[in-house]
Amino acid sequence: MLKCCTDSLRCEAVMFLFCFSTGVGKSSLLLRFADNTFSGSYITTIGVDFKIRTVEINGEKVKLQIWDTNDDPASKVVETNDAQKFAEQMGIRLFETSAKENVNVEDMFNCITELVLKVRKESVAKQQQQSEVVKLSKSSKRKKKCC
Ligand SMILES: Nc1nc2c(ncn2[C@@H]2O[C@H](COP(=O)(O)OP(=O)(O)OP(=O)(O)O)[C@@H](O)[C@H]2O)c(=O)[nH]1
Ligand SMILES: [Mg+2]
Repeated sequence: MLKCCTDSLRCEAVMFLFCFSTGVGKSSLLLRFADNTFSGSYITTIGVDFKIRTVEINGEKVKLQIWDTNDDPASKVVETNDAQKFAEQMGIRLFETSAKENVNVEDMFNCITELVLKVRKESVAKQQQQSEVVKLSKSSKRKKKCC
């Protein structure tokens, strides 16, 4: 999910909505990533919460707005094998993370951010191409009228 913002950081805000089973460690991942902290106590997330962190990806500053919730009724726990298969099918990397030990947390968020930026850039390039086609076809129509 994407959202543009226009503050002085010339940033783009990227929004991740967390919808996985309750108690699997979503908030802990977010706390580790945004505040570099971990708490062993469990307080379930009520409603939604979000945190902001700015990262630098390939020299580009990106402001991430990360949303955390637990209220997706369709969510379920996924076995590692299934997750691996899904990742292979989708051509994406699977990260096994630990908020407690701070394992793979940065890498996972950075990887998702890179993917989102890539998709966004491709989409912007496609839109530009399409508007060029429209401009060209309009100008060729005008020429015909003149002759
Ligand atoms: N050992 C260990 N415990 C963890 C880790 N991540 C989270 N926990 C613990 O797991 C419990 C649940 O973590 P939360 O981050 O609150 O889980 P959640 O998915 O946000 O839970 P809901 O908001 O109820 O959906 C807490 O007691 C955490 O301390 C981890 O990497 N290692
Ligand atoms: Mg939570």
